[in-house]
Amino acid sequence: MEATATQASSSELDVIVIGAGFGGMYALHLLREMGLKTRVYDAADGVGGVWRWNGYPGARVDFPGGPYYCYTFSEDLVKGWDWPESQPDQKSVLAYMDYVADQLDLRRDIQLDTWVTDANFNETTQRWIIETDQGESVSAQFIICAVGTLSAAHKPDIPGFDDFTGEVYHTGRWPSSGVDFSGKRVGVIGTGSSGVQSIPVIAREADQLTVFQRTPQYTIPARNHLLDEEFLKHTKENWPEIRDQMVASPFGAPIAAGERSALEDSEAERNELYESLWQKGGFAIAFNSYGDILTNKDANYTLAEFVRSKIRATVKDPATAEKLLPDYYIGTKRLILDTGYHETYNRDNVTLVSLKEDPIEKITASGIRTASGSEYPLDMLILATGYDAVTGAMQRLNPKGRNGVSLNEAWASRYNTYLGMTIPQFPNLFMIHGPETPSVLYNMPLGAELEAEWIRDCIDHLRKAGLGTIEPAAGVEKAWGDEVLEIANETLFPHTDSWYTGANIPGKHRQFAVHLGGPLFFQRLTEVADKGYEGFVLQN
Ligand code: NA7
Repeated sequence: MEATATQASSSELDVIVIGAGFGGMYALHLLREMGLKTRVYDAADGVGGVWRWNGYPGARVDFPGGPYYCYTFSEDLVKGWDWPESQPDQKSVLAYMDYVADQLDLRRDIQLDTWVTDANFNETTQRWIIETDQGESVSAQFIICAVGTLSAAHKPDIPGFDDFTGEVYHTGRWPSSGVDFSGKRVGVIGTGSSGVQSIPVIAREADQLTVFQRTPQYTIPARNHLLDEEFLKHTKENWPEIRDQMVASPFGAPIAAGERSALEDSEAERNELYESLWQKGGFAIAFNSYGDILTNKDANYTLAEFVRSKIRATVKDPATAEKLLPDYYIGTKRLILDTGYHETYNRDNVTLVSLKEDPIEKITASGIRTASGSEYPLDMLILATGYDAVTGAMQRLNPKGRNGVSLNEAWASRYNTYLGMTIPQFPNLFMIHGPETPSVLYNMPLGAELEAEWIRDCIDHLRKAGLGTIEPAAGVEKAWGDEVLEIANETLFPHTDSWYTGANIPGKHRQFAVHLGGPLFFQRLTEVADKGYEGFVLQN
């Protein structure tokens, strides 16, 4: 990587940021505005964080998308960019990130193609030292880990992987050059968002597609569409008010949350509402229909049953439809937006294998063999098997804090954090979208922005007060963990095995590590700062 004249010299960094996604890029912008020498490191060959790696066919924003899945802090950035579609695809998101990097002149302090292999806190110098795969050793007073919640790809431990002679891809590590499915017998393992988005596209191109499904999923039509000029103009002209609505809403979207109970309406009234929101597409059917879909089992059942009826009506073969019917509380695994997913099972070249009925026994040289002895010959195997979510990327980095304690030691029994952004025994280390923040159940670019601003203010506070370090006081992590769980326990989320609860990774702690408070979380951040960083130890 070529150094430019203005690039911060590595020997005198104030802040190291790991990750050039939404959080890392904004942190760089804010800290440079403060005059801090900051450098971002990222293993990818471009900016965009997890989006760089998720180029699988059909990859799209599944949150209320353009123009809300973006940086919100700058009207200039908002006005200078036209989102083409309601659910932007991966290329559009990367183009947007490139646009932001150029507009904010970020690239001169972003070092790409660089994997941070280690991070150690030096007690004597009170500085963090990172090592990179480029042979560098770099120190800074602060380290910000913006390493992504869905970036540590999960490759399941299925016997025989190494025997397979065909091509193998993971949706979370998709080759930027693309993959040619034509004439191939393709197998997809996994039917989360990545599987559901890619399966219809692969089915159209491949000779044959076999889907290996462990848990059937609820999917809602994305109804992606081009955004018209009038709408974009209105958005740009009213951005401050729209941003206020986003910040006030539970999920960071400018859409009012439903307030009434689903049980107040008759079945006919409910289904009429569900049908209208189904036709509109998107997450509104779950979050804006009624206020108790995610908290009341009976309310939840009404929507779950509505979506199951849609699957039955869409899939022509009743036996296949039956295998595709989910039975967990809708919304408690990541709700999925789809484009023609269930319709895909009506194609002659698509086969569904329910692993609940017939689990995979092993991967062979030529395909997959299931417990019943069935053989599925494959030329290509696609792992849409998800991530060691929320905590995996931090644990892979495994920084070492005070007394050389490693993160994996500190998190041996639970993911201890304070505010989801700091870790006991790890002074001057901040996370963006760490465990126990709203992260994956909030508008992630907006959440990253608000967290980065809190970090900026915290560092500013320390510097103005002439202080050197900040770290959580003993025991605060317990109270914080209880606060997170108390909110979660008011919902149905903890009742379902999902990557929110750590259930998708064998051996992972069963801890619901998402703060479901939305705006309440950000209020708590402000309160802590206003009380002089209550719960933290600040030292010279
Ligand atoms: P997900 O949502 O974790 O989906 C992974 C899928 O892979 C899911 O269907 C899993 O079944 C399945 N899986 C995982 N391990 C196995 C094994 N060993 N055997 C069979 N099937 C398995 O990841 P995605 O990438 O789809 O989505 C992640 C997020 O990224 C998404 O929400 C978007 O925000 C972007 P399971 O349900 O665990 O039974």
